[in-house]
Amino acid sequence: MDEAMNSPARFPADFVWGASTAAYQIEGATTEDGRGPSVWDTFCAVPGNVRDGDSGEHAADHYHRYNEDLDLIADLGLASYRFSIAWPRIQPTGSGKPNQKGLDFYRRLVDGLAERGVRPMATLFHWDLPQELQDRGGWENRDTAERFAEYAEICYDALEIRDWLTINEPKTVVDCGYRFGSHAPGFKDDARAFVACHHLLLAHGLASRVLHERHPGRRIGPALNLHPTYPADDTPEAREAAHHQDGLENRLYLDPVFKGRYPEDTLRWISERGPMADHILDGDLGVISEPIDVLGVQYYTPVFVDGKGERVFRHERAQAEWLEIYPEGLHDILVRVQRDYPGVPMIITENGLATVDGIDADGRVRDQRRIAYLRDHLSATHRAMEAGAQVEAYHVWSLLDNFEWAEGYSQRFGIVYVDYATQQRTPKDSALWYRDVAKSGELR
Ligand code: GBH
Repeated sequence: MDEAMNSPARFPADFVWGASTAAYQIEGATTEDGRGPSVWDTFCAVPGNVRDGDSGEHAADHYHRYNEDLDLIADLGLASYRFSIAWPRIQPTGSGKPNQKGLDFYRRLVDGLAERGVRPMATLFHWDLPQELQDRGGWENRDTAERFAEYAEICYDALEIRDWLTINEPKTVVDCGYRFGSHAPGFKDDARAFVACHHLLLAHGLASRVLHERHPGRRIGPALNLHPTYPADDTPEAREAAHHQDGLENRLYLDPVFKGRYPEDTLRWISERGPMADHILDGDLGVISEPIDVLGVQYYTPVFVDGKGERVFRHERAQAEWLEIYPEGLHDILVRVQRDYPGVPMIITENGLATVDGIDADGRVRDQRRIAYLRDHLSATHRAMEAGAQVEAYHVWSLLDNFEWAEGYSQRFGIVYVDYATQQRTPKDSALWYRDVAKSGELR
């Protein structure tokens, strides 16, 4: 028998175990302490945009309960906590002088993490663009990228944080926000989408440059949702379609950041649909390819496409229908990034599963399916590391059940259950399982 099959997967002693959240999904308190409105407040107010008319107005009330949540993180023995900073708390209209109360909240959070020996990882933008910037064109307006760099500088100078992430999933903003209309700002327009794409990447580059200039020694990178893309069958048509899809899913974001150029085939396809290329000014790709220090990798699902370029599902799906469960995809994408975009350590900044959870009479939440998902994906991560992928850390999405964007509160990704009526937190069985993994560094 193969030794490796029997012995438990043991992670390196310095491997970092963590959990992730995002401001609009957990904080609530959307009108408190001077926070300005964001595009998601606006989007949620339109009937039909979000399931059951839900919004982030109260969410998991983390803005008021952050101390309790910090204790949860510590009780689970996690070494890293990834959260996002709400731009409209720091600059209510997206520019100008900072709102002290907004900064104070994140200072208290970062201090609370330090007291508990947990290291912070802050995302600067997890989709809550100040509404006033949207009114001036949002990500279609190049100026938004400049405003973002200014906002980033305020955060860098105010908060004692070593590791930063610029933009969370630019691809989701482009696709869901501008192409499919399922996220704020809710447009369905390919021409505008890819202009926004360029400015999101520019914002990433400008903000990375500012950090390097002002705070050498700190680290920064983007958080990219990567989708390993496979042909659904062994025909040349399917292989070709998969390559094209890989451009839209992965290379469109990885190539400019790592190589300072857009993938030619993808840019050609985009240029047939709109004016993105006109917005790429001299020097932009130099900014976008500002060397990064870490790459945030977010993985949920692979994409299989047939010869017509249609997505097909080959494996079991989760409650979230877009999520095809395929742990091998995480192995494949980590190995591929290491091979094609070497030299930057990877941090898994999100991976997780929505399940239909409830509290049993004995007070437990038996989320066996989530445990299986996490175990299989951690095992895939471990195998990728054995194959040479440089992965420093893993963050489960998510610490808490939260506002799952267009799905409202109907999908629960947390390892901690939130009863929204009482805001009571209950660690699910997966949280207790994850605590043991984090403690032992071993998958059994
Ligand atoms: C991540 O997005 C986000 O960073 C996080 O905030 C989120 O809670 C988590 O994953 C779980 O979803 O509009 O039909 O394509 C993952 C990418 C984008 C996948 C939106 C689901 C909605 C289906 N997600 N998409 S559709």
